[in-house]
Amino acid sequence: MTDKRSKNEFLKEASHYLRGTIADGLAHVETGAIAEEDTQLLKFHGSYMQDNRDVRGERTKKKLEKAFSFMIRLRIPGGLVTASQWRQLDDVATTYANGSLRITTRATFQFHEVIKSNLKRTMQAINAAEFDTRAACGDVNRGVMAAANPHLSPVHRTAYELARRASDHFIPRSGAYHEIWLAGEQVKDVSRPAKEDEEPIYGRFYLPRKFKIVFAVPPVNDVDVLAHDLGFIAVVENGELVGWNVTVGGGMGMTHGETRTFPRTGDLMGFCTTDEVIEVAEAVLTLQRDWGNRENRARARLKYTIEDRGLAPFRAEVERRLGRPLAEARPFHFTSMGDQVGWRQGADKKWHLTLFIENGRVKDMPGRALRTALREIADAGGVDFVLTGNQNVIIANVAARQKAKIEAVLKAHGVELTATSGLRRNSIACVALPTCGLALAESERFLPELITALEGSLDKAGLRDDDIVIRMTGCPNGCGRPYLAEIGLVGRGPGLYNLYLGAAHDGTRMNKLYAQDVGKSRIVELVEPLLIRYAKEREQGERFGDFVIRAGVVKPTLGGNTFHDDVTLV
Ligand code: SRM
Ligand code: SF4
Repeated sequence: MTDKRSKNEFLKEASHYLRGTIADGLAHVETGAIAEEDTQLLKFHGSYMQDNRDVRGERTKKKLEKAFSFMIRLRIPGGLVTASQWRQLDDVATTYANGSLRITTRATFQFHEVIKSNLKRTMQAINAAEFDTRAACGDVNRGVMAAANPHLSPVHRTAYELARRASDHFIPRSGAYHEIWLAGEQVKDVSRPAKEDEEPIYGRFYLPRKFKIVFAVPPVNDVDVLAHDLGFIAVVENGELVGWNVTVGGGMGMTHGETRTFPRTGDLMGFCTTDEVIEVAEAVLTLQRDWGNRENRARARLKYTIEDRGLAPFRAEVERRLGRPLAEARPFHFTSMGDQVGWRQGADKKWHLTLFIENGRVKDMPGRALRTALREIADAGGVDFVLTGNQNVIIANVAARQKAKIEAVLKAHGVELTATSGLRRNSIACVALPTCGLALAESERFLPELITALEGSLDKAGLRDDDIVIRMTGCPNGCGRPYLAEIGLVGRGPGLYNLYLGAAHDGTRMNKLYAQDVGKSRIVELVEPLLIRYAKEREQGERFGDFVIRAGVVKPTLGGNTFHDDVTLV
């Protein structure tokens, strides 16, 4: 019988627990690349080989090798970074990367444009800052997000601690990372074959695909809990954290024109106590390890396992593995998914400043030296930084007497305390061009200018300060979770996007396709009249995403948690 497993399954099996020939490839100076097969393994170490797509054509014409470089993603569970770590990472950005730190939609940092000869040194510098990059990418449990900010309340602190524990618990045990990147720390010898017990949770094949865990604390759904493979929603009764609702089977990625792939919001599967969280997570993750599709990577996420097998059998098997039934889910209520930009006081009376960072890019621009400002704040010390899943940063743990100083530093560098509109404040764009190899259209480099155009429409409607969630991605993979945005834009080709409308403002309902292949001016033409109507006709407290459904602009989702039913196209 032929073995139908996908190519990556063979690769993982033959990799000697993620070693492959990465170490050899780093030593080859005649090319800026590493071997194709090693690029797949490199992901498990938190790095992607990329090339600068802006110069791809020109280099091909000149018969030059592509301008290869590496993206490095850190593992920062819960997004917490101390002031001294910020300083060290800021130095890494200058010394080895493209002079910017990029906050991702999963509340961590990425460095871009690290060249091969600097890869090892960069990994070591990251390690010196007491971070690593293990499992930031690859077919494993990825970075674990928690409701920002751990300093806000005891429940937020517990969410953060659980995120740390989950991240550490599911880290690959293979010694490959230390051997390849951390010179002099040979924690395992590379004699082959690799030891059978090297990965007690994952085994030799790791997971069929990536796996994502998040912890949410209502009423703010700032982690988009339903977009992830496994979610935990804090349940607080009479002021006490009593446990966590468990959601399974969320995911955003799809392929244009492939109806067997789709974004999906997670299902509520049950409830567990704080003590049970890791055990439940392990039962879900290992069940996906065993039941997930290993033949077709496009259908290998947990969401498809649950679609194909059904939630009830999935839950029954989780319960069998736990040796007891899961309790029933408890009521919960979200009100928003965005960050509350500006100052907030925590339960411990300390102050926390959520700073809007456009598309998560921490860099200096003419007239707005954001990176320098944050560096100065880090240099002064006495605060923490918390990265958020909305690509923002919280300057946390600020004593009342430090507030004015922080504001002065930001002002001196031209950094405003808020965004120019409610739409911009609630915006996310994925990286896309020039580094993302999968981008079909611009995203991070285009959304700011589109929002400026839409701000004209907001002014006509009198909605400049209203919170409306807009998200853009350069392709349908969904890295900016665009299908959960009240206005979602998904790249189709250069300058062209699919426009989606009608998601809930709290991240609990996906949007629907409204227009295909629209460019900047058409997007404004389509959205402006809707904003004007919304301003005139909305009911008390009604959100834009709900309004477009009530007004019949897009049809309501009739059932199920994928959005393939009933599309209204203009
Ligand atoms: Fe993503 C692939 C960037 C969050 C779904 N994602 C990629 C790659 C690595 C492109 C590639 O495979 O070659 C992108 C690198 C671009 C670059 O130049 O940096 C990339 N994804 C990102 C980030 C940096 C977007 C951002 O602007 O912040 C986010 C990093 C998160 C992190 O810190 O771990 C990022 N990606 C997401 C999310 C959102 C989330 O997890 O909350 C999703 C949708 C949720 C989900 O997983 O379903 C997401 N990325 C994907 C997919 C589609 C997966 C699928 O199941 O279909 C791909 C493509 C793939 O895996 O084949 C992808
Ligand atoms: Fe790249 Fe597409 Fe992800 Fe954007 S959504 S970063 S274009 S893979």
